[in-house]
Amino acid sequence: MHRALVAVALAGCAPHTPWGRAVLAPAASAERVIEVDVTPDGFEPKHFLVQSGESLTFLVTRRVEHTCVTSVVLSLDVDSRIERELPLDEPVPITVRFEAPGELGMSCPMNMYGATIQIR
Ligand SMILES: [Cu+2]
Repeated sequence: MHRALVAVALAGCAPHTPWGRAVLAPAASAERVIEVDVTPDGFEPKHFLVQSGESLTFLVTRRVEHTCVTSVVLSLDVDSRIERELPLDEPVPITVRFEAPGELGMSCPMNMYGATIQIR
């Protein structure tokens, strides 16, 4: 619990160590879709609250031409992550199932812009 509070306090700024666990899942298994835009301010929204055990699809759309967020990196656990290219104005679906509470994140490849995924 203490660790969760610290992670939330740091969200949106310094790179943090991901914890918890997600796995890639079939698109058809998604129970909901969360739309994520890449704007001049980075990811919108910057915070997601999800439940351990649920499957969902992040539909990520890059809305700005000039940005370093030309691909999205999604952490799946402490030492694995996936990366997907983000063509301009083209929604990119990423379906995952959350398997353990914690806090994962999405970011640009250089970890300058990020968003946090809190798994309860
Ligand atoms: Cu960047």
